[in-house]
Amino acid sequence: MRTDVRSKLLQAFTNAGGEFISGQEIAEHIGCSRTAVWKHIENLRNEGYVLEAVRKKGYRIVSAPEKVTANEIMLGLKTHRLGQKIHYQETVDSTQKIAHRLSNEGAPEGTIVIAEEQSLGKGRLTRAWYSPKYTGVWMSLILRPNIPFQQAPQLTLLAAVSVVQAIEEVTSLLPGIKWPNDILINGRKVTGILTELQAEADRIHSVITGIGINVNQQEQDFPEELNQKASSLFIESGQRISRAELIQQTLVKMETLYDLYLEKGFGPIKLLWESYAVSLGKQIKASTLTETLYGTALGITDEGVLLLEDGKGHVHSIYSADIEIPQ
Ligand code: BT5
Repeated sequence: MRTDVRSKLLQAFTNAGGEFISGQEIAEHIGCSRTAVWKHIENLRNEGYVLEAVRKKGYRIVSAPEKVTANEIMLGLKTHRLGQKIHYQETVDSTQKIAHRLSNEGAPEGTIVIAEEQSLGKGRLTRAWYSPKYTGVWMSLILRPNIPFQQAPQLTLLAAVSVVQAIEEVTSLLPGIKWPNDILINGRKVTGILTELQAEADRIHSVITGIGINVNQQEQDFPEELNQKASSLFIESGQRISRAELIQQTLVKMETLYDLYLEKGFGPIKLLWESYAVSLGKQIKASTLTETLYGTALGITDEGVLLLEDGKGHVHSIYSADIEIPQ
């Protein structure tokens, strides 16, 4: 919908103060035909507005979509560093891209970038991350740990544990983690995590951790190719979840684990990660860039590397791969 039409339409509803407003009045206000009004109303519905339509009375706005603006996240946020600086934009190409820029400009550790929708959400390698408006958490976090860059993948695992704990706190769901970065519920992916580095020589400038959580999507909101693979917290729990609360909880859990990590290293995080892992001890298929391996997932190393034992008893160290757990 053109933004001028959209804002005139919302203005008309604001003026009506929750009362009905006829199709004719709306048409005059935004300068379109009465039949076009219906199309514009449908567009608002697709954005998450709840609108009531009654014959002879017209339309009434019942509720606006819940947003995740800086104010909403700040209010009641119980962290000291993470999320204390928030960059919010309604629509972005990728929150990762913005976080990289802010990091270069010297943004403090804990800065987060949040959007309502991403037009070019990024997965690992060159994959896309589907990020529709108002339904998910699309967030990038800037961390500046003083660690060798080989250890950065540990932060992906740390982020995964934080999101699982936050989901457990906010819903009654019990998610599992599939190495390295997928959070699954009933075998379907509800969260993906992408860790990117800014480093020179062996010194880390910053770690940009991107977290995508499917929150309030319904089945029909996913494109065909994700239907069997993806799910949302709403689909799994039957309840609409406050995205702002979920973001706050994720930041709280992550700050606690990050402080623990900086103080005591990866050991305690590894134990927690293993307690949520769904693939350990199971037969898995690991597709790396160069080969496909089958075998038993033995566990992860202290660096966060996956160990796979093949049929001949050889143990392979897997640094990056897609894992399938055949049923
Ligand atoms: C990931 O990649 O799972 C990392 C996703 C990170 C997304 C966040 S959102 C905030 C921040 N800003 C960004 O631009 N990105 C980060 P990977 O393991 O490569 O998985 C990608 C694959 O997951 C795709 O090829 C699809 O098959 C599937 N997929 C895409 N969108 C999905 C969604 N919304 N829910 C579940 N699966 C999805």
